[in-house]
Amino acid sequence: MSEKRTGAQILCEALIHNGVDVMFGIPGGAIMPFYYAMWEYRDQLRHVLCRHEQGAGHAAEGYARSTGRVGVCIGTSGPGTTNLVTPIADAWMDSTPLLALTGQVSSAVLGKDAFQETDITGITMPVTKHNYLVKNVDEIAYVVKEALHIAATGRPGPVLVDITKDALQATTIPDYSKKIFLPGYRPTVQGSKKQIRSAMDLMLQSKKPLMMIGNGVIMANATAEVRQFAERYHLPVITTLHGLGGFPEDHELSLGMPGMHGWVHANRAIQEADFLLNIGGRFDDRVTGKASTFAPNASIVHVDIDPSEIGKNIPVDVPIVGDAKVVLMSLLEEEPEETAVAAFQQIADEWLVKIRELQAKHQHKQQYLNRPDTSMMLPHDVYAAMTKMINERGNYRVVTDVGQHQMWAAQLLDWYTPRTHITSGGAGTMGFAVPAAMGVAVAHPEDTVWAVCGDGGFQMTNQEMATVMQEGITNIKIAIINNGYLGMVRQWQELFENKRYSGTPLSGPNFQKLAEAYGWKGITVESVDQIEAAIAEAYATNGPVLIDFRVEREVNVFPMVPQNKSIGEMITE
Ligand SMILES: Cc1ncc(C[n+]2csc(CCOP(=O)(O)OP(=O)(O)O)c2C)c(N)n1
Repeated sequence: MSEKRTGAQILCEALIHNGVDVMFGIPGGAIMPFYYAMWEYRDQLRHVLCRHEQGAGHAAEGYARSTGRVGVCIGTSGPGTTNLVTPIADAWMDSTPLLALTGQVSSAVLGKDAFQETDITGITMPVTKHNYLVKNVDEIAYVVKEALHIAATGRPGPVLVDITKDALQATTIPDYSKKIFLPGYRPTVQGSKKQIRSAMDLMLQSKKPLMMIGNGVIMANATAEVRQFAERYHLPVITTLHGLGGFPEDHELSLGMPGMHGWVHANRAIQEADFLLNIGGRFDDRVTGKASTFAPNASIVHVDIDPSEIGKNIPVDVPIVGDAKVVLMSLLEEEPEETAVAAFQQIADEWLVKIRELQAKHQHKQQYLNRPDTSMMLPHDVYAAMTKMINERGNYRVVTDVGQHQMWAAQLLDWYTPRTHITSGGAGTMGFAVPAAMGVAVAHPEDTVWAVCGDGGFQMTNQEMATVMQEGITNIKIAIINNGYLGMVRQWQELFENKRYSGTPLSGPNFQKLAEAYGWKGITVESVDQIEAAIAEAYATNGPVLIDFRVEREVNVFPMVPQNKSIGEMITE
């Protein structure tokens, strides 16, 4: 490349060189040179104009989580960047590879409280894997390359690149070939052989072994290896909220979700286990309950690519730092004596029988999905129809918002394949689902993408329905589990605060009419007998559809572990 280019052109070309083909954003003063240049590259670099930068950030997250590629979002300086802080923090908590490109005021006025100046690198320092303030046009080509590399490698996460307006306008001859040089950043991928052997020894001595998988397994595309390893040793498998889809739920070894709204049998199994192999999960407090009481009898092996996660919440017997897929491959290479393996398999089988006996005595999915009394429409009835109908149609991805509906979706829908369940787990960001589903729909036009929302969270970012329309995105359907409350908070008020419903009753607009105002098809469902027809209509419509399921108002998510209690102490009704 021998011709001079503006910083903005270089930004476009660097993104294209490094494989970016879609970005979600909103323009404004400081970032205008980038938008000016973008026009030239519009055939290679699609820009989705969002209605709020938070929506742009979550859309980029949805794109990233469903593809494994870095999602890119854009905001202008000042409020444009601060609106991106929530999705950046969300991506930080959920290890989502995200690149936030922000415009900054010109370098000559930096620090002078210029119009729309905000110190966004300062603000996002604690919630980014790395961030840059670029003031020199010569740095742009390399910084973009490095930023994308950091976002995607090791433990993925958000990276912010803030570029001053004068750097975007200045010209230089770009060099896209510069090699990444980061001597201080070399994530450990290979697990220590010695530790892997110790983990195997511990496992083979155990009588009540469990494997638990989390987000790291999905991120590392390690689901085939998880299955191979579980089947080789007959290990029962627990899938955390972010691990859903990492192991097929209809597999005989699958125990489902643990934790605050996990299944009784999964939690009790953890409390009884004498060996727990956690791969790519970070022992979040929603999984462990009161940490000091978690898995009291188990030797724990923790595999994580981020060494700072190991021993952070739960003491660990064998730490293994490494990539989930690579470590599982090493575990699979271990060849214990076949007689020892056979004896271990038999012990594991007996343990699984015990867990299944326990499961039969407690609430479980099938019991919820086959309710005999359908005079009132419970959320469970909606999920029962959804799970049946989306399985029949196939090719689905579900993005959930935050609250009761999120936990019911995790419990009651079927998760067989990775990257089909996408939710805001770590930050619990209401308003995540609609824009994130839009990002998923852009990345996967062949799939039907369901956004499952509460009536509260839906109203935080529903303006992106206009973006969906403008962009001609047709493969998105929204299901609102409308209970007229900030339901999850109301549930806590009911159970622990004497039903003092302070700040939780919620009156929304007429969602069907709102959908119609955006040009979507809107459907209202008020009784169980209307559910299937509505979902069928959503599928039959070649375009975006919103269904307002007006469910019973005061229904609780069970089972439940009260905060700060042991996961052995579940409330089951
Ligand atoms: C941005 C944000 N604000 C507040 C909360 C706290 N919060 C967690 S769940 C919840 C209620 C959600 O209500 P709704 O969206 O109607 O879903 P439901 O629980 O009824 O399914 C609230 C307010 C949050 N998680 N995120």
